[in-house]
Amino acid sequence: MPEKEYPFIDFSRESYSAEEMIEKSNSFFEWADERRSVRDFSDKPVPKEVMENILMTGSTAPSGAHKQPWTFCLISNASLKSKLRTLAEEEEKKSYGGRMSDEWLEDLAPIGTDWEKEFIDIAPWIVIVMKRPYEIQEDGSKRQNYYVSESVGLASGFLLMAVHNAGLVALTHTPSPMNFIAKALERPENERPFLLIPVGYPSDDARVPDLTRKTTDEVIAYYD
Ligand code: IYR
Repeated sequence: MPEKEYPFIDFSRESYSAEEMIEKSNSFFEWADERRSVRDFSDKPVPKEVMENILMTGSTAPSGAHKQPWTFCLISNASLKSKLRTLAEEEEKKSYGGRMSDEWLEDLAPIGTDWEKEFIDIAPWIVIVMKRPYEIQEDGSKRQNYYVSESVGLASGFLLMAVHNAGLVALTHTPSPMNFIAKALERPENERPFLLIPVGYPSDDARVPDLTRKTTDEVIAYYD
């Protein structure tokens, strides 16, 4: 069944002056540049409503044919978190213990990650971002989604900025392979785990690597 056409509505907007744009874009960049991936979490609770707002911000991301091909599993249940930690660590032990290449391990060494994933137990919330390659329609038939990884990646980026906006921290964790997550959460067959994102406050003694980011010349190729 083809979708009905959307009615189109006006979207003209007042724009900012060049000076206002420069000021706004610069202060937004400086604020975004303060975001860091954090591995040391506090167990201090975060209201569920905050998490719902963060996830709904993720869900404002553009998506192929506006299919919004994502589900955010929002986990606070301690025994489920503990189960996910155990399963993630089982996979990570295998990854760090031989599945990852020497080059990969060498690239991670400065960041100091290892197979231990304590944060899954400690952070008050674990978000599992699921991607949905297709939908299962009422009659049981499949209907394709489009640009699924691009769309879900964008939604995850929006979500991370919403976490930062709330004064909280997150980590984009990618236990690999991740099939154990869909099983543990009893997700429907059209969902695949995409990212595991703990969200919460940083612990009082949280530390992050003192890294720098690439400069304009390193990330922008100009064609004036
Ligand atoms: N998935 C592993 C390994 C890992 C890989 C990359 I690339 C990182 O930037 C960080 C970690 C883990 O989460 O530890």
